[in-house]
Amino acid sequence: MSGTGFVSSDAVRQAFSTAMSRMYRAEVPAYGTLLELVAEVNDAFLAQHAQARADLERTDSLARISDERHGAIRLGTADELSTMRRVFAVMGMAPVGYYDLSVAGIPVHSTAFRPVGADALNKNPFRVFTSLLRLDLVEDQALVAAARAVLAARKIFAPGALDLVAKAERQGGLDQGDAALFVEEVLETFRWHDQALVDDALYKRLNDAHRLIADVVSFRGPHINHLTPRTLDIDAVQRLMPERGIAAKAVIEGPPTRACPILLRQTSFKALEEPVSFKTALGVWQAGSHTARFGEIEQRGIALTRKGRALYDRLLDEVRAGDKSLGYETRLQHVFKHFPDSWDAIRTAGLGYFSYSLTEAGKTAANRRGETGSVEELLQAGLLQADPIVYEDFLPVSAAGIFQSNLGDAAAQQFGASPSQAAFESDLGAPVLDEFEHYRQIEAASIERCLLSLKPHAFHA
Ligand code: OOG
Ligand code: NI
Repeated sequence: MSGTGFVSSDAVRQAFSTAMSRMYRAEVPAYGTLLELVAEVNDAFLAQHAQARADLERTDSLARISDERHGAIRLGTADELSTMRRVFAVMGMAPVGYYDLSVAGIPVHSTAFRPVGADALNKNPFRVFTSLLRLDLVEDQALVAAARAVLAARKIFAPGALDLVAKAERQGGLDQGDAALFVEEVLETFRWHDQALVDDALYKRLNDAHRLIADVVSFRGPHINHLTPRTLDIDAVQRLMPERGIAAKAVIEGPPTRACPILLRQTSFKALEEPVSFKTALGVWQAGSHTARFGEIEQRGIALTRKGRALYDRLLDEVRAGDKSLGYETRLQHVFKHFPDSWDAIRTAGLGYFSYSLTEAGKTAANRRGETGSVEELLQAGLLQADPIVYEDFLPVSAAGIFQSNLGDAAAQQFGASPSQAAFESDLGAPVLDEFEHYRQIEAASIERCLLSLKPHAFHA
C-alpha cells in the first residue's frame, strides 16, 4: 500500500493471477496435474543444480518459480479490446508487441499485456497474450454479419468491473476493498460458460469457417484458454507428460535445448473436448461439445536483438522447410548449430541484449580513482560484467504452433498474410510498445550507469 492509500498495481496483478489460477484449476483439473508435474520437475532440477539455484535465489523469488507466467484470451471486437486495455492497466499491464498470426493461417492478431520494467516483472511477471478476431479476413459475408451481430450484443464485462476501472482511472488507483472487489468482478470475464450464445447451426457454420471463429463468437465471454507456469527443464516435463496421462503436443516450440537459452521454448497439452449446449430454435438446450482449453509450460532465455532475431527466424524457416525424413528435433539441433552458443559470442556478435553491472573490482575502481575505456575494455579488465536480459515476450511462429495444436490440423488453412498493426492499434486505442526498443533501452541504461560510476571524479585528484 502506498502513501495514497491505494494498493499497488503489482499487488492487484498478483491477486488477480492467483485468483485466475485457482479458478482454472477448478475448471480444468488436468491443468492442476500439469502444475504438480512442473513443481516436481523444478524441485528436482534445483536439487541437482546448486549454481542455478544460487543464481535464482539472487535474481528471482524461488518460492514462486512454478507460478503462472502467462495466460491467453481471444476477443471479438475493438470495443472489447480497448476496454480490456483499461482493465489490464489497473493491474500494471501494458500492451507490448504486435503479433500477426494471419501469416500462419489463423485469423487473429495479438499483443501481450504485461508488466514493463524489471521491478514490476520481479514482483509478479503475469501477462496475458490477447488476440483479436479478424472477421475482415473471412470471405463469407453473410457469416461475418451473423458473427458481428452476436458479438455486438454480448457484454463481456460485469458492470461492477467497468465502474471500478473508471474509478481507478479517476482516482489514480484503488483502495484495498475496491481492489479485492475489482479482482472478483474482472475474473468473471475469464470464466468458462458452457451454454453457447448461438444455436448449433450457427456454431457449425462458424466452426467450418475456422474453429477459432467459433471459439470467439459462440460464448458469453473470452474464457481464459490456457495458463502457463514456468519450468526450469522443459524437456523433462515434455517427456513426463504422457507418463502422467497428459496428452502432450508433438514438439516443443521455439529454439532447441542449448547451453545458452535464447528467447522462449513452449509446449502444451492438447485442448480437451468439453461438453457445451446450444440453444435450439424451440428454446431447448441441445448437448454438444467444444475444444478450447489447455495447459502450457514455458522456459525463457535471452532477449535477442533484431539481428539475432533475424538469424533465429532464418534458421527456424530452414528447419521447417528441411528434409522431413530426419525428424523435427534432429533438424532443429542441427540447423541451430549456426546460432552461437556462448554468452561471449552472442554478445560480441550483437545477437542478444545484456544488462551490464560493476564487478567487485569495478566497484573498488569506482571508489578509488575511476576508470575510462570502452565497454569491451572494461569487460576485459574485469571491471564490468554482462548478464543476459530475459526475453519477456512471445514468438508468432510458436504462438501459431500452440494455436494449431489445440485447434486440430484441420484449422491450418487459407488466410493470407495480412499484418495490420495500425488497425490493431486503432482498435486497441493505444500504440503497442516496441519490444526491441524496450530491451535496447534497458541495455543502454545499464551501460550508462556503469560508465557514470566509473568516470574519474573531477574534483578528487
Ligand atoms: C494463444 C496462443 C499463443 C503463446 O504462448 O504463444 C500463446 C491462444 O491460443 O489464444 O499463448
Ligand atoms: Ni501461451
